[in-house]
Amino acid sequence: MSDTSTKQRTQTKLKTARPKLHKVILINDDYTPRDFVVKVLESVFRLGEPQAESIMMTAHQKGAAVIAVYTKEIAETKADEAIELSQQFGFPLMVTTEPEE
Ligand code: NFA
Repeated sequence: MSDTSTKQRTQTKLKTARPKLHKVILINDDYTPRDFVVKVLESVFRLGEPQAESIMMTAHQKGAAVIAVYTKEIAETKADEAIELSQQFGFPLMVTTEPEE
């Protein structure tokens, strides 16, 4: 009798390496002009104007807003670029990052 019906066939599940994503968060302040915030969101985060306006207004009204999520390295680089650009224009705009749950 053949034993093929009882032979054990083990499947190893291949797991995809998923890097943890980090949120980039826009923080409201009283000094950075709204139009400048929109320009930063458009140029650093490649957002379209409607989306940039929407995120800027959310931060303006609620105190903070998630701009986007990226891998840690890219999130931190983009946050730095946004802060750097704002400082060049003398504005105190703050952008932070935090790991996603
Ligand atoms: N609160 C700022 C203003 O009224 C606009 C702003 C929005 C700044 C979002 C920072 C972040 N000029």
